[in-house]
Amino acid sequence: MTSIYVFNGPNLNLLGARDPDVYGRQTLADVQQRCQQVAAELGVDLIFRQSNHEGELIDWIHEAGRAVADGQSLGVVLNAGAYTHTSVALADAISGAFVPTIEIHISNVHAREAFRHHSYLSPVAAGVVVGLGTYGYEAGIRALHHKGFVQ
Ligand code: CA2
Repeated sequence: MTSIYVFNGPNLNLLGARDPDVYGRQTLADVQQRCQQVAAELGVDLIFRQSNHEGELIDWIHEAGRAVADGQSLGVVLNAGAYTHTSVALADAISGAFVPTIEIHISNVHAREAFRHHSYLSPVAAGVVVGLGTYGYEAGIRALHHKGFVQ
């Protein structure tokens, strides 16, 4: 069965614990559960991970790129957290691995501080979802499954 990867960056393990006005009350485990339901509905395997380490996220993107090249995966839904605004290395990993990637953000980053308005990832992403709350994860999974969106 083909897979979809969902990768979460730094501090997203804190989801639901603080800042509910910005990020809502769902925990990352709640988000994972919903992603699992959507993946089951679409008939794909879900690989859901979180890391606070840039290099680990890069290794995972390379892994996903190999799976896409082997025809075993449709791509990645990525909430890179604050690395979105800082990481040329993550952008290089996405373009270098040729992995269709939907960049997502729970909050509307454009309505927040100016430093959140720029993303190194958006130019190499297949699509971007911002400000839809945790529904953005589901939107990203459905977009990857709807292959016409990324081709
Ligand atoms: O809106 C998003 O999904 C973000 O990617 C979340 C990042 C932030 O740096 C981006 O600008 C936008 C922060 C993730 C940290 O999440 C927390 C959740 C609860 C409490 C503290 C942090």
